[in-house]
Amino acid sequence: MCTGRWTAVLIATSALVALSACRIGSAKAPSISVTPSQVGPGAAVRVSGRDWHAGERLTIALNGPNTRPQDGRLVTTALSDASGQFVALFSLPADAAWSGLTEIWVWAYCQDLARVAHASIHYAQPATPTAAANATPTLASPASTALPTATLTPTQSVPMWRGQYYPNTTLSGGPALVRDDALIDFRWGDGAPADGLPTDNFAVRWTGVWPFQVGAYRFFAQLQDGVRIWLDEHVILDQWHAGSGAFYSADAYLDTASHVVRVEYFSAHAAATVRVWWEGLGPDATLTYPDWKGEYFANATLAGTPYLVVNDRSPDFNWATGRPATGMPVDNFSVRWTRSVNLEAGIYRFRARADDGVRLWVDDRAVIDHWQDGALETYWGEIGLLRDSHRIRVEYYEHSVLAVIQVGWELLSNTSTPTVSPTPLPTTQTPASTPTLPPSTPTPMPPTPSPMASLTPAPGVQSTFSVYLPQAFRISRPAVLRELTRIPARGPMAEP
Ligand SMILES: [Ca+2]
Ligand SMILES: [Ca+2]
Repeated sequence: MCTGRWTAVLIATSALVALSACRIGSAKAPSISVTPSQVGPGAAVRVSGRDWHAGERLTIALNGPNTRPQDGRLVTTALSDASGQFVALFSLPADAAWSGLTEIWVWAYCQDLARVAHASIHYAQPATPTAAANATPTLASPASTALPTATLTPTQSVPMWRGQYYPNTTLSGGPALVRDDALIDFRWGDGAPADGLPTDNFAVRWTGVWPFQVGAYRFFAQLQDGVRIWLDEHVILDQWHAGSGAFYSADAYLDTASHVVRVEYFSAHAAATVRVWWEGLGPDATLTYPDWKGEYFANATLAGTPYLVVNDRSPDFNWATGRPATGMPVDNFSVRWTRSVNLEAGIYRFRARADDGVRLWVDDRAVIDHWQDGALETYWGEIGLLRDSHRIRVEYYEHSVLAVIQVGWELLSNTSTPTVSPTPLPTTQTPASTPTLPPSTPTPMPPTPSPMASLTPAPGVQSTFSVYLPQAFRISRPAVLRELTRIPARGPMAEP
């Protein structure tokens, strides 16, 4: 059906991209460009590369003019995407070794040095001691969000983190300090992050709008204590707890656009260390989504390549009249969420509140199907499941005005209980469209391997019964029992 076709189209598209990338990547000599061209110590530098091999891991290093790349000082690494491009950010080291050079070469090279490129930057003497490092709450006045002016001049064109520093671990009240940070890469140890902040029990919120090229990315966080990372308002990483040092990662697939990244971090009593960064992954990377894989499409029909793929904790969003991600439309978008869940055997009722359309499958069996425009409403569907890992797929689209989606389920009855629930809900869709049954009609439970009520046929004996459905059909036993299906039934039951 439709979904299968879309999958096929996606795979075909990916294959085409990979093929063309190989040709482009090997035809021309690789190159890099660097912005800005005048850089002061500690300032952020952006390196853009093109015509590299697809999925190539590259080292970015600094050295003086007319030197060898392998003798340079490593500042960061990058991974080229399917089209042989990459973007990397680093901050110019603040030590004196660089201040004596008017020109600095930025090198990019692959592991065996078969492909090498360089670009020049010019060292800019800092006009004053940088306000970023010494800013106090008083410098930020009169408006508390105003930035110390000295941070703005040389690196204005380069995206920066807006850092809000709080003297508590809950990011509550107003920030004691607001400043721009080129990178989230701090080792404050037992000291305070800045004057006016405590050495323990502080927190920072960094927000930045960063350019991304189409492709897969892995976000990393290395720190003591807690961190959360948002990508376009989607929490992709949530480790908000004290800890003695950890390394986390989260994956995302992004379209070419600027995306909002927000990082929150707190330090309790340990030495304060925090580092957050991301790397582009090659075209063959396998991305992992520990909760729900959420694929966001900038159209209402789940068509083409998703605009954004992120881990979502739950398909539970009220976007109101807003958009689900930076750069996506407020209307006519769609989302597919998938995950596998270990469930006990039993009858489950799935529920979806949606504005506009929603449909839900369990193991490719349709449970809810309301794929049409409509105001906010709740839809149910029931399904019997064996104890196993089950794949749940939710598809949603927003047509206009408000956008809401909320999905959940509950276990109605456990198959180890021999009672038959009289709930008259069918496996189909909206309560309105179901064949209604007299409330007194018992709903026969399907045969299960475990001892059941009197409706269970004896093993090896064929039994039949009639069911009330749009079309009559017949169930025969024995059969390979893979799934439980709850069928609202009435009429004669032929015992073996
Ligand atoms: Ca809307
Ligand atoms: Ca709507």
